[in-house]
Amino acid sequence: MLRSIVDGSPVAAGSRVLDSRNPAHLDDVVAQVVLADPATVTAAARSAHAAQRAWADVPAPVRGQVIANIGALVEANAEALARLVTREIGKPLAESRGEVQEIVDTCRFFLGEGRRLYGQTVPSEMPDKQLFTFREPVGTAMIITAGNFPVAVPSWYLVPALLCGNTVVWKPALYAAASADALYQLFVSAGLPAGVLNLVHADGTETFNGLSQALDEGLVQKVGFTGSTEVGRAIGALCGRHLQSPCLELGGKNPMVVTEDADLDLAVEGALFAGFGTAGQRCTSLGTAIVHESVHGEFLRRFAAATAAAAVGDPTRDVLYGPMLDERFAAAYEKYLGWISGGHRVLGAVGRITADNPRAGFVGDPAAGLFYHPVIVDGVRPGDDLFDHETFGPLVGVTSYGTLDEAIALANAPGYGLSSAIYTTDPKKAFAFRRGIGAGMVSVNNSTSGAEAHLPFGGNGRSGNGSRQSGMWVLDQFTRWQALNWDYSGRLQKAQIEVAVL
Ligand code: UN1
Repeated sequence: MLRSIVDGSPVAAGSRVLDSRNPAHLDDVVAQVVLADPATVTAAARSAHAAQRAWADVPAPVRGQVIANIGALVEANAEALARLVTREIGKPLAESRGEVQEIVDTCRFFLGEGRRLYGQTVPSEMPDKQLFTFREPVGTAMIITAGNFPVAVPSWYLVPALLCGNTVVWKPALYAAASADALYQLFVSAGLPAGVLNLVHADGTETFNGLSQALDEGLVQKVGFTGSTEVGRAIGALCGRHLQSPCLELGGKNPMVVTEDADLDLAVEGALFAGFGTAGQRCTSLGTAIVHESVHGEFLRRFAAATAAAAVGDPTRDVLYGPMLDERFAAAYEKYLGWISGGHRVLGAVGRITADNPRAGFVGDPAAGLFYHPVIVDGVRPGDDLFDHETFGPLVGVTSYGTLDEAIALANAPGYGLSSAIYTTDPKKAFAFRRGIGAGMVSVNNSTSGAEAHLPFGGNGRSGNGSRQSGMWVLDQFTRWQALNWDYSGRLQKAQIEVAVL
């Protein structure tokens, strides 16, 4: 039975119990989770808040050593953790291994930051006076994460937050509770004092209410959230009332432009991976392929053929993708499938893979889990729900364009701005696309998904509030600049009033 852990101890309270099931084998219960009430969420924030000063007083290089220990422990337990992720959320094993490696990479990046966390020395406009800047931890962070990347994406928040001297309450997705618990145990065994990292298993409403109370009590100074645009808006509004700017990593409708001169086979490979990898359940998954009208027919033909040939099924085997993350995601995706209308041309079968709606060459037993056909929908246009909104499932829309300006306008039209890609052999088109696209991330001749762990990750518009994770950029989320103004002249020098003139 998994419980929330506050101040180093499991919390007994909580009456509701939820099963976390293997979505590829629904009769396999991976864990049972005791759900926390809002008071537990607030208590976790109180514990983190109480532990913060002492953690911030630990020298940053020593905190860096703890991060090094976390990386080493994760690496030593990598295969078990990857297998648990695959069992709990149905991600193919190769992807789960990559995800675990991403935690190790993140630790490797930030362990050195413990010896940097640089401030600046800045000249003063007055003599015998020196100015400095320091990075100070923000305080206590509440981190709320999704389960599609149940260990890598949380580590993008937890590792820099802890390294910078913050304490944390982590609220992982309930359907990935066992993976979260395993990661939590590795973090604390690496040498985190009690209260520095607290784990809360709670549902959305209870978390929101507990967080709201914690904000009222001044216990939380930063919220990090990865999830839907809708919930992100609510969290943004709540934080805004407390004059806080959260780190929001929300949905995407990530476009991929294929120009007339593109390497079509490369573009098809990119579309297959970005559209259907993780069953389309990445925030960076491909939404719409926007293809030049002169190659639209050929692209579609090759994409449909590659999709028909792709292996789908048991995520412990060598497949392109496995099941939906859980029942709730499957139900939401079925609703999105209802957006397919008469004006669209559908390539391939649609919906759940069953005995009545089979897929040739399916790997494993389709009846055991939440498996869906990969769908290509041609002819999507702005104004169609399918074009305008994220579908978070194995569905790729396709449309065509005439001029590059039209392609860029189509790519920006849904108003998201997370990831994007262009396939072209013409550098001028690539640079024009980069400048015109509103996305935080752009790939040239590579997939919309699969960001590397040390580049700024994040989006604009409906994809987020411009905050960035990863690499050195995330330091601005978990530290605040403090300016020091040190006058050793022995008299009161007045800035702006006593200006030295030559
Ligand atoms: C997400 O789906 O929330 O770029 C993050 C990628 C991954 C991260 C996705 N490294 O596809």
